[in-house]
Amino acid sequence: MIPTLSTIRSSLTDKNLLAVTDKVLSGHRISNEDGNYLYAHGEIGFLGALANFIREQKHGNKTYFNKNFHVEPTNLCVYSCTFCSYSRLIKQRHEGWEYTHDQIMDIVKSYDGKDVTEVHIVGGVLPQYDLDFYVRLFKAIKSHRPNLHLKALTPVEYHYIFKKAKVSYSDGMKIILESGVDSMPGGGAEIFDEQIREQIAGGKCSSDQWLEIHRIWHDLGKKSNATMLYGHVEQYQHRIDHLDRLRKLQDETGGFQTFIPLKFRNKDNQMSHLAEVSIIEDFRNYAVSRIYLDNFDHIKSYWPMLGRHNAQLSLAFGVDDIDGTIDDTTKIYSMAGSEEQNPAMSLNQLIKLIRDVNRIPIERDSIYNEIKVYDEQNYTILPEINTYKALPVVS
Ligand code: V47
Ligand code: SF4
Repeated sequence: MIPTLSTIRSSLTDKNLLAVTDKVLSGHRISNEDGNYLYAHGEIGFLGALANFIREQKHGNKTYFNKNFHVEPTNLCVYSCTFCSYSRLIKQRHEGWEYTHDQIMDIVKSYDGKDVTEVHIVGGVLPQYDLDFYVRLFKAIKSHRPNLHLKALTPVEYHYIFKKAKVSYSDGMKIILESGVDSMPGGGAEIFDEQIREQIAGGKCSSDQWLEIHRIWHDLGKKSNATMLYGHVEQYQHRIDHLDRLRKLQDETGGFQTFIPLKFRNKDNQMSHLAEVSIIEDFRNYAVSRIYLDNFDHIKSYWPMLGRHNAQLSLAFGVDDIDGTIDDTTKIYSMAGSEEQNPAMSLNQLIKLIRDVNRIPIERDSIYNEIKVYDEQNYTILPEINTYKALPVVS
């Protein structure tokens, strides 16, 4: 039997961990000092119990996923982030791809009639992918398939295209809203500490600019996600600083839906000499993020980055969302050395993954409305072939 948090509390002797546990049990926010202490001294089972307590208070056993695909217009980029295995500098153009408007539309159209609810568009930064290009593209996608949720571009691209077009962030984001973008993904955040950011992602939008663009988007009434790239040269204090800046903005706007920690993968990039952190460190990071970010509804583990079985285990460390079916449409992580060389999961595989750890799979839309609940009443296991058989589903 898994011990309850109260049982764990009664065996604690560390007064700082006791104080944090009491805050969590009474629904109070932890401080930055608490967060740093948890990272440094929290034993992994204890962190899991704390994070799971919060996760189950917020969502019970529900575990969310959606049906999505990605479009990456190009992997050429004017920037040269040291962690990026994906970008090919313009001088290595022969190794990259640059999709035209029509090629991107062909990818979107290849999903016509397929059961997907979201397209996630993000890629490298290049001069020809400017504000006009994206506005035309977004309008074309929305006019072709109005109900497909368009989650597109990060402040890295927005900063670049607005500067080039000489429009303010505020005017630019209004143009983007009018072109049909529904939400903003969480990429480009990396690590907010200015010195580390300069070291690993020099030249692209600053931390303040990243936060400002999200703030403007939230003020327009729209939602976005936030990420943190961890496990490279940063220290725990930098992670807490990152979480602190996100928590403060969320207090003001409430516009973030999901926090997505992204583990640095070290294949074929300028930081390949760094070892990747262990899976225990990944779970520690999910747990501390869940405990610290009391004002974020969801914590997502992105299975193409972490590997599907580790993502499954992360559901015991505060995670309640494992992204979507993805359909082998992203190259960012396979090129960086993830176990998932062709990231695609069928609906059945996703459901089985979640059900096998006794959670309830919930298909959601992009703003977390529940579309289908795959619980015992709606889905049964056929043990002889170890797969699932769908029963008629109630919404
Ligand atoms: O900003 C790039 C990261 C991000 C590597 O909002 C790397 O739902 C690890 O933000 N090792 C882009 N990480 C992807 C992203 C994302 C993914 C899934 C869902 C959502 C969402 C957002 O990928 C970049 C960067 O932080 N990244 N290279 C690497 N070698
Ligand atoms: Fe370009 Fe993004 Fe890669 Fe940085 S992480 S080099 S901005 S594609």
